[in-house]
Parts: sequence; structure tokens; C-alpha cells
Amino acid sequence: MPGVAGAERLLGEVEEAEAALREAAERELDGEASFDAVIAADQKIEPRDAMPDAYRAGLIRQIAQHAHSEIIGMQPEGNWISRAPSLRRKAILLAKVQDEAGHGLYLYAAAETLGVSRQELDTALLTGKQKYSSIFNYPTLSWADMGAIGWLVDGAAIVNQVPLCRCSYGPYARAMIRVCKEESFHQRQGYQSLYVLAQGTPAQRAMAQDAVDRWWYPSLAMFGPPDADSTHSAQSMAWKVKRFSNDELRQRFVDMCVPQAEILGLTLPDPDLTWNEQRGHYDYTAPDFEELMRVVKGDGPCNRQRMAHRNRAHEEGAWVREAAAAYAEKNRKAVA
Ligand code: BYC
Repeated sequence: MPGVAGAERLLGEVEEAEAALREAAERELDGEASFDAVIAADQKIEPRDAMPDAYRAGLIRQIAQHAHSEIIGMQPEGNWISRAPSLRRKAILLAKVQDEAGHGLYLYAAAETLGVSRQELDTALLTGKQKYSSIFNYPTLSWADMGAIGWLVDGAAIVNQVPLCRCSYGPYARAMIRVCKEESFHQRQGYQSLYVLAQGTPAQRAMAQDAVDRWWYPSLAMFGPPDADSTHSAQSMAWKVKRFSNDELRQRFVDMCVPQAEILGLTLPDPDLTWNEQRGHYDYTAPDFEELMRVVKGDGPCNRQRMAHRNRAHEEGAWVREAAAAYAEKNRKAVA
């Protein structure tokens, strides 16, 4: 199978970010450097450091939304684990969905270093107080959706998240390095699965094309509102949490997908997708941002179903939390 052009480059960027992180940990700043000096020097803010309240609150908002997305993101694909077409595909899908649970846990742990408890985060998700990514409110209608999600949704996730490996908050940057390495496997398995379908029977090919047609615009919307309407971008970029704007990353994603779609032999559902020599980028049709806002506010095709399922799973898991708490208490008494 031909390589996933662009994905290797992104993985290289993750490795560079990891090396920079190690180097930053070894560099010494003079005494008690101020928050602004640490940011200006491209060093990392660590949990023990002083930080503006708004920096802390903004990070909790973003990391929590990200963690919730990973947890809710298990549902659309979990829907196909018992219907995977072969044992091999089932094992791959199972591993991917388990990885997503793991990503949620790394991210909750990173958020907890900012002084918010896991229980508060759970409650914020279960009551709808905090959001999760719009993309997980769309249904997975066919097996080909597993390929399209891997290729497009995980592809968009990587493009958005690789720059977060250089985020100014140490625990988030470190979590993102691990997440991105795993996401790269996720994207590759989706692309390979879609490639097999695209080379298959006419019915399989049609199923692959239909999946791409349905997931393309919701994937573009994952990058958030256009820059002009993005409330957090300016501050977030000044604090080096975000490194690129929503539109910059969306464009990077489009430019990466066009040659990949050609290799797949599938069409992206945008008649206006054309190479713009002057800009050095593809022109494309933006997603429907009104639809994005409707979905974010709770009115997407699957919002209610996703929240009901998460609440049910949380209730059914009460005994696990109680057992873990009782075990911890027993150990605490044994040590005391
Ligand atoms: N969906 O000022 P803006 C994954 C909200 S996990 C929902 O541009 P910001 C994966 C935004 O929160 C995917 N809400 O915000 C998992 C804000 O509302 P609030 C998740 C959205 O933070 C499993 C308002 O709109 N990835 O990929 O500067 C399997 C204004 O937006 C969305 C992350 O969380 C949306 N699409 O930029 C497979 C990555 N877009 O909070 C895959 C980390 C915008 O003021 N997060 N909003 O009420 C980020 O990079 C940034 O938070 C975003 C938004 C680019 C998402």
C-alpha cells in the first residue's frame, strides 16, 4: 500500500517536539523566572509555577474538552467492534478504541495538575457543562466509516494536536507527544482500511466514497470557527498554548488530504477544491459553521444518544469507583 504522504512528516515533528522538551528541561533559567519570561524563552510552565488565573482556567477548559472528546469518541467506533468484518480488523479497532480511553486518562491527569479534580471534570461532562468535539455527534452508518474516521478524523486530530506537543504547559505537551504517536497509528489503520475498500468490489468502493462524503465537512469543522470568530485564539497563541490558528490548521489538513485522496482513488466532496498557484495552497469550500455551532450547542444528530450512553456507563461503573476507593482506604489504613 502506498505511504500516507504527510503523516510521516507529522510524526517527525512530534519527535522534534519531544527532543525540544528534553532540552528545555535541561536548560536553566535565572532563579525564579516570571511567567512571562518562561513563555518568552519557550520554556515550559510546570504545575508548581505561578501562572495567571486566566491561563490556568483556559488550559482547564481546553484540556478537559479534549479529554471528554477522547472518552465520548469511543462511542461511534465502539458501535462497530462487534461487527468488524474479520478478526484482524476487530483486534485493530479494539486497540484503537482502548487507546482513546488511555488518551482521555492522560489528559484528565494533565488537567488535574491544574488543581481541578477528576470528579469535577466527570460532573462537567455528564451535566453538559463542558463540551466535547462536535465530530462525535455524527453517526457511524457503515463499516467504511471506521476507515473514514481513521483517515479524516484522526488525520484532523493529528494536524491539530502535533503543534500542541510544543504547548507552553509541560504536562499537556508531554501528554500530547504520547497521544500523537498513537494517533499516527490510528490514522494509518484507517487509511489502509479505506484503501482496501476502495480497491474492492463496486459496492465496497461505493461504501468507501459514501463514508468520505459524509465525514469530510464535519472533519473540517473540527478545527473550530473561522479565525475571525474564534474567541480564544489570540490569547491562547500569545501564551503559546495554540501555535497556529484554526484556519491555518484547517488549510494544512486540506493540503494534506488532497494527494492522499488521489492515492485512494476517492473524491473529496467539494467541486471547488482547486490548487491555487499564487497562495501555494488548495482553495476549498469551508464547512457550514452554523451547523458546527448547532452541534456544539447540543443539537447534532447524536448528541442526546452520546450523553445518555455516557451517563448510563458512568452509573453502571459506580461499583468500580467504590471498590477502588475502598481499596485505597484499606491501603491508607495499613500504612498509617
Ligand atoms: N467542537 O475560540 P475557539 C480527537 C468551541 S479529540 C466543539 O476557536 P479554541 C479524537 C470552543 O471550545 C478532538 N466545540 O476555541 C478522539 C469554544 O467554546 P468555549 C478534540 C468547539 O479552544 C478520539 C468556542 O467553540 N480535540 O481528535 O481556541 C478519536 C470558540 O472556539 C469546536 C481537541 O480538543 C468543535 N469542533 O479552539 C479520534 C484538541 N470548535 O470553550 C479523534 C484541543 C470550537 O469558549 N483543542 N469549539 O465554550 C483545541 O485545539 C482547541 O480547543 C480547538 C478550539 C481548536 C478545538
